[in-house]
Amino acid sequence: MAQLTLFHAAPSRSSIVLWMLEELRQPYDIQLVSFKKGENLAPSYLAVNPMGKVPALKHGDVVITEAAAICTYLADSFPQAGLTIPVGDPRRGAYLKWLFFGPSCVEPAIMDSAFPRKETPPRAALGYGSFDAVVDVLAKGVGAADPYLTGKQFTAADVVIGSGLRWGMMLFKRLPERPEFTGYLTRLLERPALKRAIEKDREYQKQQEGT
Ligand SMILES: N[C@@H](CCC(=O)N[C@@H](CS)C(=O)NCC(=O)O)C(=O)O
Repeated sequence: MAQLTLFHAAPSRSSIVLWMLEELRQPYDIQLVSFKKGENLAPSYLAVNPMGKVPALKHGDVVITEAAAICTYLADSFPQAGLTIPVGDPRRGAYLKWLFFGPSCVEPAIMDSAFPRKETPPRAALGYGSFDAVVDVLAKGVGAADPYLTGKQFTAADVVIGSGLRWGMMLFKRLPERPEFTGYLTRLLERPALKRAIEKDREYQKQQEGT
């Protein structure tokens, strides 16, 4: 049994961590969680993640939830993979900003655009400000990526932001197809680890659906 186990539904937000694990090149096990069968709300899974959501990751006795937190944890726990930027390095500021910008700005902006509220809340009340502001900041960030968000080094921040973009623009079609987005995503899609993760997800989806 590997030290790392990912609780995964294919495809879903746990696919972010699947990609991260493929980049990490450490052995890991997968435990599929079927939403259709209600497995995410079964007591045995709620004991792992009381939110009833995937992803969750077990590393030995440690349980971590929240996709971006898991990616940060893995990058720090396996520094030999070169996916983190250590404390003290000035690039760490941008690294952390993008890791948090994914779940706190990109994702809620996309979801609010897909499921609009009855009344638009005041801009100041929304952590992400406005959909347009998020798109512009994201476009500026990935447009300047050379080739990655913090420079030459690919990091966990690229996994989180790249996943948000791939999901938001290509799969969910809520983000505009700006050239900055397509350029960055094209580079990411060339990464063997992402190709492997996408392929594995197809297989996991079949297993999950019993086909
Ligand atoms: N904030 C969580 C969100 C996780 C999440 O919403 N996962 C969805 C799959 S994409 C889920 O488990 N949905 C099942 C449900 O809520 O019943 C994260 O970023 O990890």
